Amino acid sequence: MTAPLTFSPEVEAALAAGRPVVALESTIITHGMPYPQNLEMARQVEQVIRDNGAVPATIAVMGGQIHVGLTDQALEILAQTPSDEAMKLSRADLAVCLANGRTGATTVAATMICAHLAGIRVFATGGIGGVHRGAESSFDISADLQELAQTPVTVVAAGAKAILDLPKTWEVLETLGVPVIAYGQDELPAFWSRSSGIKAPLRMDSADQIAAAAAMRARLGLKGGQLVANPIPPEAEIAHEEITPVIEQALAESEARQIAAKQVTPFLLQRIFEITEGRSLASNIELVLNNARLAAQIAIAMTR
Ligand code: PSU
Repeated sequence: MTAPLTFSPEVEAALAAGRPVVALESTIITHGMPYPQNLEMARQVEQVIRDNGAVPATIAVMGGQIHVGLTDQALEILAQTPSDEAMKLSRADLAVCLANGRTGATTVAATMICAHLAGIRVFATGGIGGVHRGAESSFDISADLQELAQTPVTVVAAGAKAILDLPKTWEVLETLGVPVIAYGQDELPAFWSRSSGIKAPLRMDSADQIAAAAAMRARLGLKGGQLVANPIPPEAEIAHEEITPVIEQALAESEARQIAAKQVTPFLLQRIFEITEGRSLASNIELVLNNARLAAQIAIAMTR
């Protein structure tokens, strides 16, 4: 019995020939950004990966299959699927979605699982999930963290989303034994901002170093992946001091409206988009593209 994987011809050929492939998630399309910017972002990010010499593999669940590499038509359908119709898939519900033939968008956790099944070692996204603020009473901690601890995929993100409790998120990753690598700076980035005031546990300055570290983990038999925290380009960032009050306002509203569980992140991203009059979305798109660029370089380094 093998996993129900359906590859696009382009991805299948690249994997068979040992060429570099970068996985991409789909929750960012269905739950992370509004239409039509989500579709534009999904297309642009694939193009950036191609321009940098690798093959993009956007992952989603449709018709009882894990699709690895989507046609433009499938991307469009997904981008127009209302967020309450597509399941937001993590480790817990991936199999249920497949077995019941439903449509599902993969989060960081589920994309890591699918990428690993497909033989893809690197994945680009915007920001990982993590420990939500108030987790000491809500216990809301993203399954993305556990996945990083057990599935051998290198995830390139602009850190964890700044709506989270970042110090607690980094503490949990440390406890789980996940290497958190800041790219090209000593400080951890904070999604829309380059700086967070938190010193990174590890720093690397090249794709080759990151690929070598992943290979060494495999040689040591250490399970789990690595998180590469890649700062947003300076011209696209929203400064930490500027975004902090916006995040606080959105958080207060989500509390007042008792938003919980899987709805929290999409609600906050949407409110921050409205309050910043679209600036947060423009930044979010730029950071994803920047992560895709680095992920392509890492994928190439991994094939050398
Ligand atoms: N990156 C973005 N926007 C997103 C996400 C990542 O720029 O919406 C998605 C990822 O799929 C990630 C999820 O796994 O948000 C985290 O959701 P939660 O906090 O509910 O675990």
